[in-house]
Amino acid sequence: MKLDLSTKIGTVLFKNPVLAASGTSGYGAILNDIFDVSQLGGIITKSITVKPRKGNPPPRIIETSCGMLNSIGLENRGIQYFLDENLPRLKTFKTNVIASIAGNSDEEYAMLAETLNKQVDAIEVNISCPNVKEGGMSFGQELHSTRKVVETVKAVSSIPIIVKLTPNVTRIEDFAKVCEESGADAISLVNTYKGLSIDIRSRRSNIGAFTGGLSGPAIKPLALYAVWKTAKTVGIPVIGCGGVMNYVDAIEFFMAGASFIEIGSATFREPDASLKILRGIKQFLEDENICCLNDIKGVIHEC
Ligand code: RRO
Repeated sequence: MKLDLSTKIGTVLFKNPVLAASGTSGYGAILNDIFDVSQLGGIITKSITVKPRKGNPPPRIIETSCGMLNSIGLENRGIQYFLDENLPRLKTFKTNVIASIAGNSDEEYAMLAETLNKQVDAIEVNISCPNVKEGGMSFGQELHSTRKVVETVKAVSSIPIIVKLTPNVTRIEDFAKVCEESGADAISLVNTYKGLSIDIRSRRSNIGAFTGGLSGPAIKPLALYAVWKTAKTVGIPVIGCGGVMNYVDAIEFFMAGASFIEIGSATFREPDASLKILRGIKQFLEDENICCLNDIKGVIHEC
């Protein structure tokens, strides 16, 4: 029996459902110094903005119980640097390149999407960064601004549009539905949960920008629940993200209804975590005599 892990977003084919999450390995190319990234289904870049951004003051990362808080503040060198210096190398890999974009306005999202159209395989619209004062998560916490930004990006794009959602809302599935209605080709969730960590001696936050976004195993059950709710609400592919540390976590996300998974925080512990997880998924499916992901996708007994 031949194992087929391939799956699609819109018309774009992915050889397998394992993606390197945005922001956890620079623009993605650095991973190739550790393993052959062409084995992954895709790599998602750090979110790119119109202008370069210096990011937030340190400390930017702090370990928490079973997870980590980050407040990078969207540090990146801007779209022009990405096109000139990063994209040429990314294009040499035999995997799909997904550019993550973040803006302060609909116009900025449109400019980024238009510039990247046909240069990459897909775009992930980040409307869920918890660590910037303007733009970021504020777009993804209101249904009307979510609808507007997705419609705006869709109007200038001919490649698949993935929208990355924030879990810092009451009903994430409503946001997913609005994205689907506005033309999104897939939804990725969840970005990080807004959190705080305090140094009790100095009575200050352990994070330079005061608050941060929580990721890692600490959020996995929350992310899994959000994916399950969302996958029951929309017909477009759902990309599960949040504390996937091993193949068991990955299979849980598929059973909750995800078509893909993104590997983020695990990469900090083991830079080749995504490859190990991919191998684990393959082994599990072979052991269970399952030949394709659809046979386990959304297949859980709900009593
Ligand atoms: O850069 C960040 O601080 C950041 C981003 Br853009 C994001 O989408 N999610 C996150 O936890 N941190």
